Amino acid sequence: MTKTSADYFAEAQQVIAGGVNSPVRAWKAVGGEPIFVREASGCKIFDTSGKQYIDFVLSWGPMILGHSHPEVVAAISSTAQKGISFGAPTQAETQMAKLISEAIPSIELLRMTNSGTEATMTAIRLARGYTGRDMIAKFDGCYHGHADSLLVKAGSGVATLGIPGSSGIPKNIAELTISLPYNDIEAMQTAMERYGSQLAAVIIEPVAGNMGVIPPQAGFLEKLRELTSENGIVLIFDEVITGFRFTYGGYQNLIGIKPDLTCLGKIIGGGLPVGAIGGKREIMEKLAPAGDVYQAGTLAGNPLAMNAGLATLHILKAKAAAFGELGKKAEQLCRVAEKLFAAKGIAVCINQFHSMFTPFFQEGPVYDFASAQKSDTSLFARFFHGMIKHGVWLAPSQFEANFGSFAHSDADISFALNALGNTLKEM
Ligand code: HOZ
Repeated sequence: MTKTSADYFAEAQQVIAGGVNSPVRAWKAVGGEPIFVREASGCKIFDTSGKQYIDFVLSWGPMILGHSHPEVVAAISSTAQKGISFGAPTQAETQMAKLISEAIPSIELLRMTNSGTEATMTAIRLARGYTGRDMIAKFDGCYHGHADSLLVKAGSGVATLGIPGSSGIPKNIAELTISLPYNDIEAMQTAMERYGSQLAAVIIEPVAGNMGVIPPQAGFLEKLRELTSENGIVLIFDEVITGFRFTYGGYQNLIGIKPDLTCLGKIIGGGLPVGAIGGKREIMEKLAPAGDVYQAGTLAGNPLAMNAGLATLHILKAKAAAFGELGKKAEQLCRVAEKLFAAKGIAVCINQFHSMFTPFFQEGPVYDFASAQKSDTSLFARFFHGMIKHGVWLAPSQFEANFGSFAHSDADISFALNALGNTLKEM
């Protein structure tokens, strides 16, 4: 008898904690068994039965060129023929650092890591080492990976599962992190008056993607830059999602704000595990071996990730003028979707920023974590399952972002809207 995803999931649960290697994949927030993937190409993803879906998750962001882009695949396979990892320097690492610092001018020195979590964790340690201060600030609903100091009022899987933080994190570590409401200038000012001289760093997703998509309101990031500079605080932009997503560079390029440190991941690895931290020379020079803040990684900067990333960045550089179109396609999808929801009488507030979007099941506006949490998550779950049934793969949580790619054609967008029409008929 042919096995179903439910069979594969049952088998996985026997040997993998919770059956998955990252919590949101388990579909806990939407119910049912997660679909097991067989393969993917372009913007199409196929389950183990061969059913095709238009993919708007794209491995949670990295696959901006679509799955299995031939040039990225060729870069990976030709690199693998010459050796997979050496634990010694290669030219590809220098090429990567040059390319990134040319694209993002605030990055004067770079260090590659294996994941976004490693990058943010290192950024916090570096800020503490540089300033000699212990406290840090983040924003409610922002998710910066799963390092101890950063899992306070976090988004992504933590928000999806409705857990306030995580057990296993010593209280005195969590107490060193304060979390502020996103987009609230007043709260930020008050916090600075109170804690400004004790804060090593403020870390932020400049466009939030892990509580669903929430863009910064006018003046919010500008004020944050001003207050952190005044107080000698290291400002960290977590651009793991937003780096190379809206333009050839970071979101910071679009708004002209220079953070002190930037964390990257996802797109710069072309789909292979990767992360990077970069920023002001003076701060980055504190990293060992030049400085006394320790960070290391057996596979950091490995040739496969570097060459997949280099291939991706070269393609994006050549396509830089097409980023606008990518955003417009997502905009078109979201505006038509809004009309379909309205015609059905379902209150939905779609937050879309360039090629990232989240339909929040509520009237809106959604501008911070508290407002995001007013969404009707059970209605979201029905919508999600309807879309899956009709061949559209979306993030299995109200509190995540969906992504467009250069591989999505107008026909794929029409297919998705048609699927939405059919889903709404059944809701
Ligand atoms: N933390 C990722 C979403 N923001 C999920 C990664 C995964 O489950 O693959």
